[in-house]
Amino acid sequence: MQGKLIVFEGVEGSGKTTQLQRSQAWLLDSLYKPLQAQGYISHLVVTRQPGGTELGQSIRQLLLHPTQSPIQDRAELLLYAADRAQHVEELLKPQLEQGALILCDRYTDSTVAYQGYGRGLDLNLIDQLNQVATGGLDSNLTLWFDLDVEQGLARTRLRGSADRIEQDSLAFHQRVQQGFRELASAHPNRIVRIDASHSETEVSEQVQAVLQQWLMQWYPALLRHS
Ligand code: T5A
Repeated sequence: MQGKLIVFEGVEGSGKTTQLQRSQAWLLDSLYKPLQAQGYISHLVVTRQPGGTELGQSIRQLLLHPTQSPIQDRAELLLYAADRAQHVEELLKPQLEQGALILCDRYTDSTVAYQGYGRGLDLNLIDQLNQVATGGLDSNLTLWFDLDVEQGLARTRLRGSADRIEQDSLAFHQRVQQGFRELASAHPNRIVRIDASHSETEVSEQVQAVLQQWLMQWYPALLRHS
């Protein structure tokens, strides 16, 4: 049994973490039992980058804590790559081999969008580094939560404190958004756009429709059992 990796991506405050949690609850209530009973998946895993492992938690702290000493762009890139390499080897690959359905908050596209488009680092170098860090493990499906940058930042401000990257300039976040836009048009076979400008419930409905469609495509016999 080989599992599937579903990734949630988007700019700050796009609502992907909220939707990942809602998707987990929805799957557990609906398709999880038939998926498991029919032997398609072994279990459900929820994780994130950075910070999906113990080492990753320490790297996440270094990356996101609003620090006095600036982190150089290439150092930032390598820290995200180190978190990813650990996460893939320690958690993602073994869990997929066991047949897990994995919901992951951010993955390689975030590095392309933030460190590539946002910081202006070389996109070929980032592709190579992503390849090294993942050992070639791509997502099976990526949901891109498309939301106007200012709307997303306004949502995060309502929460109070802002982390190191959230504190960056509006122009930086707009370049990140452009990165996600270009990734989505370059990889239509893997990335599905979700209009994240609606209410939580309306966005969940879009997400559930996409998940249902992709799960049925991966496991056609599921239709008869759901
Ligand atoms: N990063 C990450 C890189 O630079 N390179 C990389 O390679 C990787 C992997 C991660 C940071 O690291 C950067 C990107 C990030 O800056 P994080 O804490 O994981 O840090 O930050 P985010 O992933 O951006 O998480 P956020 O919590 O800030 O944003 P989300 O997940 O998009 O949004 P969410 O769901 O937490 O919602 C934000 C707020 O909006 C409300 C929620 O209640 C919450 O208060 N909300 C809505 N409000 C109105 N309408 C809706 N539909 C709403 N949905 C949610």
